[in-house]
Amino acid sequence: MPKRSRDAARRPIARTSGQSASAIDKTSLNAETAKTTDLALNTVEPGEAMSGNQGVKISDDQNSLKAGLRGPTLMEDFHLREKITHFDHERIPERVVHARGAAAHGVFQVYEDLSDLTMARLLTDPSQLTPVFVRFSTVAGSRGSTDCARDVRGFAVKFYTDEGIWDLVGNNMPVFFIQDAIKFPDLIHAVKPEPNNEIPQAASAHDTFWDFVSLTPESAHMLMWVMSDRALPRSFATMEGFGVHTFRLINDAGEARFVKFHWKPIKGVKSLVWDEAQKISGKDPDFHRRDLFESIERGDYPEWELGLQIVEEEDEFKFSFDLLDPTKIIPEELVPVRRVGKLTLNRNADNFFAETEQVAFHAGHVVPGIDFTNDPLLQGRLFSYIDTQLRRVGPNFAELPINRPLNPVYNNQRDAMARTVINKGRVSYFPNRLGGGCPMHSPEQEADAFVSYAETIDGAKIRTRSESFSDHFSQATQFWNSMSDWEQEHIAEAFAFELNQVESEEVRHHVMNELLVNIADALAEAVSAQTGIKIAPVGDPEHPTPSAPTASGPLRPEAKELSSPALSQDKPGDTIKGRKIAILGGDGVDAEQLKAVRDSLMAQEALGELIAAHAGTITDSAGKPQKVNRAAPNAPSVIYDAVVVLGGSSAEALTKSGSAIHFLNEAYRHGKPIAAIGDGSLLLDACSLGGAKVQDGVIVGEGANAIEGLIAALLQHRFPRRLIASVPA
Ligand code: HDE
Repeated sequence: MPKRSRDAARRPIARTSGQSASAIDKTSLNAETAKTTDLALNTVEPGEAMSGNQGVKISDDQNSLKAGLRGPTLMEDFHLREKITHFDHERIPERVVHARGAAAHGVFQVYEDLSDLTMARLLTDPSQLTPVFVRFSTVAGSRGSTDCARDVRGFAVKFYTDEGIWDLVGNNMPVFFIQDAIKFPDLIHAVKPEPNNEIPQAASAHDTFWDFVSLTPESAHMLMWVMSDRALPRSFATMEGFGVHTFRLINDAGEARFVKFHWKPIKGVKSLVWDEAQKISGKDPDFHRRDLFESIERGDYPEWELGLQIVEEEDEFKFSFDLLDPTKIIPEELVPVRRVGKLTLNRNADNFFAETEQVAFHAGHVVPGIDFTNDPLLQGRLFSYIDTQLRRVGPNFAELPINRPLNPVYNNQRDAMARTVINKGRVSYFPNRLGGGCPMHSPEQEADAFVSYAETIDGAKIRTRSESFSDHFSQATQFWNSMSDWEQEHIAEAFAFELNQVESEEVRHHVMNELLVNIADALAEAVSAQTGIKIAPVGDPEHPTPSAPTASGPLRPEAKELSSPALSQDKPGDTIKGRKIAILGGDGVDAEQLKAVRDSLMAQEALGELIAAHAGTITDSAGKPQKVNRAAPNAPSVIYDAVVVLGGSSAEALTKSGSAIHFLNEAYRHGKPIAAIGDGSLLLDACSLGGAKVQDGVIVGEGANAIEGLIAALLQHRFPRRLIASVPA
């Protein structure tokens, strides 16, 4: 490929004043980006005088036009008809998958010039802030389903670069259930609510899902991720993101390298636990959406670093798995993740429908310097996304404000439903003389002209999977091996929970004896103990031995040793920013303690909320009114990350409150840090937690040292090793 020139006209998107990436400050982040300015062209502030859609001022919008006071409504009432008809047409089809989502605007900035790897300008110019719009989603549920379902999360990033749009449409898990796109409709039909009764909503815990995966051994690795706590993120800001497929980066000289894209959350990877997630689903089904919205509103901007795993072309076959197989990761210990830039979400959408609902991602939206591989899952996606947008949003979806690129679009595509652009002139074809040959091709040498990577392809047309895609279990075992004891326990419990929801003994049997036994003995045994599903003895004709069809293969002996420590989330974090802490109090609460706790949490940018029996105010020990943030009935323990019980005369009253006792027990059961200051320890005693230990995240003390202990415990996030059975909840 010829070397490309880099002198194409540039359009500034937003620039920082030359500071280093590490010193990116909020002032520059909050600068208007070109996309903000662009969206403003279509943004309408609330106005004063009401008018119809044709601009006519309306004198009465609340009474329809009738023949007499008690008479029938008249057809003539154009305002009634316009208002009702528009309402009737308000919905567009929800996404067939990833229907439930939330999104925000932000910026991306690369740390250093990566032109040795790629010509994509957003990755070569550290002075440039590229506007982005990022949508997070669950996969299986409908638009109104809970945020906290056990599910994969979508992590879709639209970059408005000065060379056009790049969509990195990824997930919070680095692998997928299937290896070929042709199976996708089957996978989704199996996981969605069952078609006869539309049950269950947003859950994989039902027969059809487990039937399908038990017959699809390539799903084994992804199942480990989905049954792990990764499927229960604490917030969007504490999830990793992955491009999943292997992509290509191409530099100016036409040199290509393989790349896996990662998003590393600055707040670390943090999860909920299953019982907590289920309860949040009832108490606050908008838990993640609310957290994203509120954190941006208060200036606690979610941040991720973009990570690249680069593999040279000549190393393509150096791994024990195929780089084109989307059920495999490249362990970080084999190819380190190089952190190359930062994504910051700093502005909420103004209108959910116009932005979050109408945003249309497509895995095939790329810019020069980024290209595809032959991963058969990716190849199918390249067809599916444009098709789904045409169906869902319409043929002119790319013209909508949230979807349109920042650079001008000139081509001969015309017309179709709801066209907004008014193309001038007689010419809508190419080649032409009448239009001066415009719009014309850009020479291949120009850096911002897209030229597909000239990969050599020579093969017979076949419907066969490569033998190099046939090891389905080694990385599932590797995932299991890489988990800490409590993470393994949660995985086994999750499999057991799901299989206990499955009615068909046949399906349960096959999941155990065709999937789990091939992953790890300890996993199979733990699930067997919790489900009553027998592990088939080898050679027993009643219970066929773990079938090892050639396409799945039995556990490879060396897999027993595989491990990738980077996969575990059992690591302390270095910030508690944005974490929510319940402060239990009441009339007579110790004024000094309350102030000290609030101040210390605020200094860490964590949120302390005072909870009391009623809303309004309580009176502290100094006789001053204190604003209650939430009344106890509106403040379930599951929406908090930790609890502080304060001393003062309120402490004794709390020991008599059933809801305070339940609150503390439930927080304990979910592994949350608990701090009791002064007489606050009375409530611990009332819950039989008086003997709990600091190493279990239960801190009892006076003033400052208890608060310090609480912050240290919050850095650990949760204490899941506590014996769940030891406390009534
Ligand atoms: Fe998607 N996927 N997908 N997917 N996907 C869609 O596009 C599809 C896959 C992902 O916030 C749909 O606009 C096929 C993997 C995200 O708007 C649809 C296959 C990964 C989102 C579609 C996959 C994803 C979608 C539905 C198998 C991670 C939400 C609505 C070949 C790398 C984007 C839509 C948003 C959405 C098809 C598998 C990520 C139907 C055929 C693997 C984050 O086009």
